[in-house]
Amino acid sequence: MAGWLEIRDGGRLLYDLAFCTPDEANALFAWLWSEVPWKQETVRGQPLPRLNAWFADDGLKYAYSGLSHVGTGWLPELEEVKRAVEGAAGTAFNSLLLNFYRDGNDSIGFHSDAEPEPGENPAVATVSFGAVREFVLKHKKTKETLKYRLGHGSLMVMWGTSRHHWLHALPRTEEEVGERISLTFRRLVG
Ligand SMILES: O=C(O)CCC(=O)C(=O)O
Ligand SMILES: [Mn+2]
Repeated sequence: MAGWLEIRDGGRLLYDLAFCTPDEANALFAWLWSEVPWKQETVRGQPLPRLNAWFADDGLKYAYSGLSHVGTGWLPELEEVKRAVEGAAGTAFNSLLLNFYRDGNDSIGFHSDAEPEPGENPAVATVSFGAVREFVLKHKKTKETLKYRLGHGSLMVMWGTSRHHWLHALPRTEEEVGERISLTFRRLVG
């Protein structure tokens, strides 16, 4: 079920549809839904079309989406997911951005996660729960697009070159879709 995908310009993705068992995914979705302090952030005067929450190593000072944060450590449940994701991705993470898409109107536009990161090719790893949504990659020069359906309990890891040459988005959809939560683990410069 887990597979490496090579994309243009040395980009590399790991796509695992069955990263969590259905029981694990159901339990995590319910826990995330009720225990995470979800908040709708405003960036440059505009409310973002999704809810967010952040976690990071205690004391880590970092900026994300133009917002400054200081990490206050990990909840044990999130630390457990982090360890499993680190095992699959073969790399360590120090921060986590969580997204809550309430329905098909919630989205994230094309961007490349260009926050300051150490090294050349750090990974961003996304674990998805709830409704299946389409994740789109678009090559910055050729405009080639790749689409992946990110399902309940799936993992998608994008290495740095994928993010250097490609943009990614989770577009709005007219389809009737339920709630989706994504966990995006990162390694940021503090
Ligand atoms: O929800 C997703 O799968 C993608 C989210 C994303 O790209 C981000 O938070 O930077
Ligand atoms: Mn992103």
